[in-house]
Amino acid sequence: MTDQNYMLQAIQLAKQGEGWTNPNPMVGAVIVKNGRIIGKGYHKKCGELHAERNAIASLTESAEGATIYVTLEPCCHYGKTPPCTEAIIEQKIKRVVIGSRDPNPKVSGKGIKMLQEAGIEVIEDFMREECDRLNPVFFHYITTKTPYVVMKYAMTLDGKIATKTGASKWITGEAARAEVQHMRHRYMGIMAGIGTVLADDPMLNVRMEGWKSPIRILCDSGLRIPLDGQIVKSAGKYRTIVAYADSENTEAKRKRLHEMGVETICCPDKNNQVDLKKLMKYLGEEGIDSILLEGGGTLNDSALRAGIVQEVQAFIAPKLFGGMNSKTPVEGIGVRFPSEAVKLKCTDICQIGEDIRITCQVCGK
Ligand code: AOF
Ligand code: ZN
Repeated sequence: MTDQNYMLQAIQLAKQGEGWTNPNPMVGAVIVKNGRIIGKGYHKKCGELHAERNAIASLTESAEGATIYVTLEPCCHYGKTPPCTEAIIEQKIKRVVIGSRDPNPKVSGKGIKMLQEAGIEVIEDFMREECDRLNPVFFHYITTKTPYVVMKYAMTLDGKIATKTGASKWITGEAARAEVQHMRHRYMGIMAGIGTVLADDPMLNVRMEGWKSPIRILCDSGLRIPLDGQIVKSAGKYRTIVAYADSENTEAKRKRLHEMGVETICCPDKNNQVDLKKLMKYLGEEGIDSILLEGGGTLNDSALRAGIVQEVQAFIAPKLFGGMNSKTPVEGIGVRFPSEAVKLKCTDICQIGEDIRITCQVCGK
């Protein structure tokens, strides 16, 4: 087995924490001595032991002289748990192979320095790209304190998210829809606009055993959300935050919503629409590190204009709806010239069942 094999195993281990570690990163660790794995672990849940300490807890023999492969720089601070560097030094591990750097200002290179000062050999940036792919959410949130926003939509090959009558069930097949359920588990929040709520009366939860449902965030400037809709009726079960802009005519409605367990936050912009940048700041302060944005087209357009979107995931179904008035993923008034487009960088293309998913990072205007 090579260094690469061991790091790949650490990456696989890290992935087992998907959806449970937020707002902490996914991290995996493997301890190797004389060509044998003698311990492995991953970060299971925010607030619980880190990957390195879980790997140490699983040791089948002394780790003296061993190598630890860890997907993220070991921490050196007292957070919810004691520093992993201390445990590594205590165990007399002699070599640490690290994938990602930790941009957390409390760690950021200090973990590596501490290990080196203890006479440990440290290999940095090992399979860094592969390891970095585990934690785009953590890297964004720890440095900006605002959520990582993934705009997700399903459209036909001719770019429609509904037929001319507004019908949209279903565009993609079962496999793609199951993947979306997993995305709802993966990200802490889910955000939709009032248009989607009024049109579809959605639940925005996860219906899969063993996965968790996201915090529901609705953008509803005029607080039009129906009290007898699925979202409000289930607010006792799933945390629900409604962002609105009109504070003058909505007091009675707000009171009713609070009684039913819905939280509200007023963040108006100068046009009396929800100020999405301010909303992201608020949600970041609430500890929400990631949001799956499930549009519709008007909210998607506002989100892109506000510059709050980091990633786009387009599910494309091999079918055509046609119709010049059929809705598309991004509405609004659009740009004038191709040179004014929101620029994306494609990072993945895959087939899921009969559909295709394209993943892109937003590079900006
Ligand atoms: C994790 N899991 O396996 C590693 C982390 O509050 P704490 O004690 O959980 O510390 C969280 C920070 O520790 C986190 O922001 C990151 O910088 C560092 N490393 N965190 O949750 C792990 N190795
Ligand atoms: Zn740690």
